[in-house]
Amino acid sequence: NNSALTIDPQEVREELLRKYPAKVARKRAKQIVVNKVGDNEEVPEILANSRTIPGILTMRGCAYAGCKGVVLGPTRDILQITHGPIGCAFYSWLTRRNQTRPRTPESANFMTYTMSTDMQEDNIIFGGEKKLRQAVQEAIDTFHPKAIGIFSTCPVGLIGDDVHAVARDMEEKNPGTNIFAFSCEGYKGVSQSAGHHIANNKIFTDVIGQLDTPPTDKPFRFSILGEYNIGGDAFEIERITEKCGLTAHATFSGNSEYDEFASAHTVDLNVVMCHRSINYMAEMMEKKYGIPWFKINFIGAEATAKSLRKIAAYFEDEALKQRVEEVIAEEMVEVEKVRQEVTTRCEGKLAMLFVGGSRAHHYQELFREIGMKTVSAGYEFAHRDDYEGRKVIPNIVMDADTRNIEELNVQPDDARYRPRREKAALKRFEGEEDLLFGNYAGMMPEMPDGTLAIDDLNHHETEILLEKYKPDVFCAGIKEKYVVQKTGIPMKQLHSYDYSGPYAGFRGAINFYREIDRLVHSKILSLAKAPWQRNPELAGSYVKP
Ligand code: CFM
Ligand code: HCA
Repeated sequence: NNSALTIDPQEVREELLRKYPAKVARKRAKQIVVNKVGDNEEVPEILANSRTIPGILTMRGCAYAGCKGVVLGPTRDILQITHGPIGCAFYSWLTRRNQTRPRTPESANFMTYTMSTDMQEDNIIFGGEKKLRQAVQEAIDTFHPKAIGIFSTCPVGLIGDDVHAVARDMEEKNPGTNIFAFSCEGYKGVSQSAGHHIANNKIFTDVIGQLDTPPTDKPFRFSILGEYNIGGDAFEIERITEKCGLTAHATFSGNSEYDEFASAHTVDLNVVMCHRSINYMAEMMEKKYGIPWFKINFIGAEATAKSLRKIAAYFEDEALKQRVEEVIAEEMVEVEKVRQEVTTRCEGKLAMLFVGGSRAHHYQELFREIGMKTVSAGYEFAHRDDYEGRKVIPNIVMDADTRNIEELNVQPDDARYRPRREKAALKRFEGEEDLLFGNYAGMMPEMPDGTLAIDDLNHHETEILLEKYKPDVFCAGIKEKYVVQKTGIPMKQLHSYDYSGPYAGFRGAINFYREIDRLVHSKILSLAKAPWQRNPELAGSYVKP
């Protein structure tokens, strides 16, 4: 498929914009960028985190999905009540394939339930607060949870139910249960991204810091932020970090429990996997509790090794560093064997990735490891820093969605956390910026010149990209899957992993190499014929407007 590499990306860009009315084309032009990386890693500016033009078939979801589904969804013992008509609760019920393993058979796990106030017309007209109170009381009487989260759907904001007042009242009536509500109506913001922000802020103010005793006194305690245990990724990461002698305290929020969040202020380090969904939390914990943080990436075997080394370097312990090297050496034997075998067949093949707010970047690493090239990639809802990198444009960190430190007036809690804060500050002072702040590169500085970065890709543009480049694999989500497959091109879901996985860590990399190898060599889709290809009269009866 190397003919695709001779395609002029500028021409494709023009083709993508051609059919739009002038105003729409002007806006999309800023969101479709031909990449070019400068000497200082600077890349062209891209418009991101901006409203989708009505009428366009976007890949995006809503703020409720980002808050309830994404950030809080994988937590098993915070009982979650969706306040709204039943659809939102039903469609967010285990569709995101995060897994969980309760510590003991007795541990609470509410993830298999979907709970909702099931609002009806009369609640919309007369208000739904009474029904919400009843639902919360019923949940407490039935399940006795440690915590309850209430999630607002669109109608709640429109009719003006005060979910926060309900949470406060019900908490007073039921001492011992931490009850908090999220104003995460679907229309808040332009995508899932606003929901992440809302979720992070509430967990920070109402949960973090509630429990001062950590469940263990093991060494090298750190939390992993932005890892949601899709397809068991967090299980694989836990396996590796444990093998290295590290103590992963909390994962926000894959395979997680309330108490781990409540005591997360007691760890020595936060590492951030998906920066987009949780940078808010990392920043606030650093400001209040002096916990330093840096980005890591467990997608890709090399990236996993690098991340482990970075964590070990932070703890400055020789035995730990040595153990990490041993683990990497041991795990890489099998990885290398499979990688080399798969590379012989996959080298030079082309991939496209359009996913969420971090995977379209992270998964390029796995493709690179087996010699595949990413010709075009983009996020659904990431911000400019996720594309362009923070190192180059530090000021854009503070875009409209990211002013939470000011919003919540987060202040340093110096009395108890001064030593940790001072240690972290000292590291920075000693020029270890790269350790603490490195790896802020966004997607574009790591993509070759001439590749296309496209924000908030839509259906129309997808069809053109497929036609022009004929990639060997197209990665996106469930809404895109069948559209892509109908063109005969293999499609890989990078949200749900097509119900497979894990893909993180060393064993995950092996799984991914093998699956991609099978997928790009499968002819089944290109052999399938649509009814109108067999019977042209069917095509003839469709008259193009
Ligand atoms: Fe982060 Fe995620 Fe993603 Fe995301 Fe998502 Fe997801 Fe995703 Mo789907 S938190 S930004 S809002 S890595 S649910 S686990 S797969 S779009 S790229
Ligand atoms: C969401 C969740 C989602 C959707 C996946 C998809 C996920 O954004 O609401 O479109 O296939 O990962 O489950 O991103």
